[in-house]
Amino acid sequence: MKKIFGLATAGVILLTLAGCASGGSGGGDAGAAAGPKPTDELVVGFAQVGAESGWRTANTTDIQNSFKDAGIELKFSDAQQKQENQIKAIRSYIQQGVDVIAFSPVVETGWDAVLNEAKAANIPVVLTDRAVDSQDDSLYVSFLGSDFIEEGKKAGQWVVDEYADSTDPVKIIQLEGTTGAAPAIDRAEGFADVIGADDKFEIVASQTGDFTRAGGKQVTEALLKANPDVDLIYAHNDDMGLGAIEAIEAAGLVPGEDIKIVTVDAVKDGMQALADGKINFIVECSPLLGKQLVDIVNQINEGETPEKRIITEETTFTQEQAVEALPDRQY
Ligand code: GZL
Repeated sequence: MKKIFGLATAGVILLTLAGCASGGSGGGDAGAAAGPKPTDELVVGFAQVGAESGWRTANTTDIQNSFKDAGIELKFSDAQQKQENQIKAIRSYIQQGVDVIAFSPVVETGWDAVLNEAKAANIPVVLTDRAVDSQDDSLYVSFLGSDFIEEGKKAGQWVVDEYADSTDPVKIIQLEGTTGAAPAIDRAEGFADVIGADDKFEIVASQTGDFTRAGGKQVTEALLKANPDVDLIYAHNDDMGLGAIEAIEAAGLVPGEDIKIVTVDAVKDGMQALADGKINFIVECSPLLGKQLVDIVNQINEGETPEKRIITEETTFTQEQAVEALPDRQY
């Protein structure tokens, strides 16, 4: 009896110590064993990519507002699109012993080491928006974000439909997102899959504009000089598409007519350009992930297991649909 009691006592001490060792709260097994924390004692660390686009700004605002409304403390960092800054922020959250870490990986690769440090500290990690290429999916609890390949396919399908009756070659410039980022890789893949079915479509040039308006303008200016007879620009986000509009107009051409434009995101400035006829089609990519992220944090705190992959719902917009939708857009 004494032996069993002794073991039981040791067990309780170990569980308690484990709870303290991972920052006094820590998520994962120790957290669950200690039972859920009161919401106002939860602390979440969020490592954001940066503020490179209207989408990112809307994403940050929504996440911050969602955690404020939920009464959960959110520690927030802006990595200015640099992976080393995101890694530093994640390490800082580990040191602070937060209950959950969430982040949007600026690129897919190079995360295993820091994610293993979070795992060793018993702090659960949630991926939002973008994916990592880790082979070990135990390194994160859940991945909440869009299906970027599907977004690329939707953009490609609009192009196929738009030129269905044309037998002439269709020359395309692609403005890629940040090199190595999941949305850039996948939106290119989905688009190529669809237009590749007909060899009249040719991507004559493809270059990164880093998801920024300035990058989109600068790259389009250069590529238009080398490809003056291009028919369409496919931009991986609205901001680069808006930069392309500036470059097209500076070249004395009419965006949306002389050169058609297809983009992804559907932020307000993009939707306004769509309604004005300067963009021809937009595939929506919702930045409103805050409420779902709060739900995931609450599930972890309650010792529940969130879904491993949660795909955000989103649609597409034509010029006519943009006119209708603009008054009600949240971002
Ligand atoms: C997509 C997101 C992308 C947006 C860009 O989920 O990662 O990053 O499409 C943003 O506007 O910069």
